[in-house]
Amino acid sequence: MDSRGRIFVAGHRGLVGSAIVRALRAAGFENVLTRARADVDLCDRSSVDRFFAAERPDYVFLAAAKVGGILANNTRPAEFIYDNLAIELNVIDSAYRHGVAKLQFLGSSCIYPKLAPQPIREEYLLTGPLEPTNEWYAIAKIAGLKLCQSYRLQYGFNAISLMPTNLYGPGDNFDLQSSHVLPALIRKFHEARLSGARQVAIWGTGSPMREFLHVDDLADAAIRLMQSYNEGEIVNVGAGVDVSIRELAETVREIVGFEGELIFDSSKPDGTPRKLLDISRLRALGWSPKIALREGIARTYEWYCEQTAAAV
Ligand code: GFB
Repeated sequence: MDSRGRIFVAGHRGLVGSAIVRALRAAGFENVLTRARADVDLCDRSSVDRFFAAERPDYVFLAAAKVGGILANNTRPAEFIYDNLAIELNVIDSAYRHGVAKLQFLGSSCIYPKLAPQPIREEYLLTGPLEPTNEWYAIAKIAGLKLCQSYRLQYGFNAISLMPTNLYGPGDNFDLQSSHVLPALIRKFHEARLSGARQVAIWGTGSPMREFLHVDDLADAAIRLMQSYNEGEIVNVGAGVDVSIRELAETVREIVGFEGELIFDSSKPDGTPRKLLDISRLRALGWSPKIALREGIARTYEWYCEQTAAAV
């Protein structure tokens, strides 16, 4: 990736996109293009074509997606499959047709079978049924990586695909209905501590295992692979270690300083029992995660407190 190249980060307001913009600027890339949804609607092909024709970026990070936690995925399936397919079709095809040199597609670890052997290797893709709570999003993300591979095969388009594990960090979504577990726990414990509540409800049984990677680690991997990886095979991006939801909740409770009880609401779904990624392929490319979970949660909670204090 040429440092003078024009780099479009699609989805720059989101958790991943904002981290990639931060990391690009910190690495001295000056020519970073971003567009608000009001200016470029990625679900509208003509809007996307107008942007690519006018701006002619050299590189694209496709971090834009309709994302959400287990409840949002499970209750809004049509939105999750339609919006993500539309974004992928529009951006990947328009990027190719407007001469983009290289595109990086961000997928998700939910593309793998519900009961894949652990840790999950890239070749386990499509070897078994998906997790029902997010199969809609998963199918859209599988279509995205297949689009990238088909454009490489048929047109020689240098599109690469990264499959990140569950991510967290500054810029995350803290809405309790649509967020992922880690930001939800930070907010729940924070508000319970301030209000003096005696209990915090955790969804599910607390037994599922999840792997969490700080989004700044992901951004570092994304830039490294944009500079050095030029193959069609997908690449897992993970932390290489997982924790149970119960352990996670106890860690967040301690960091936030809440002293009440955890109660587990088994009326909410557990989702996939485990989805630890095998990151051997990424390690072989010279990358390894740097931000340990406890340190990452503490930094994210500090950021959350600054944001909520500023919002008052
Ligand atoms: O992070 P999460 O919503 O998504 O849920 P997934 C992870 C686990 O945390 C589930 C439990 O077992 C939840 O039941 N959990 C406990 C909670 N308390 C809470 C809470 O207050 N909020 C939330 N959200 N969960 C997502 C997919 O699956 O993984 C997305 O739905 C995406 O599409 C993402 O792929 C990476 O990890 O289960």
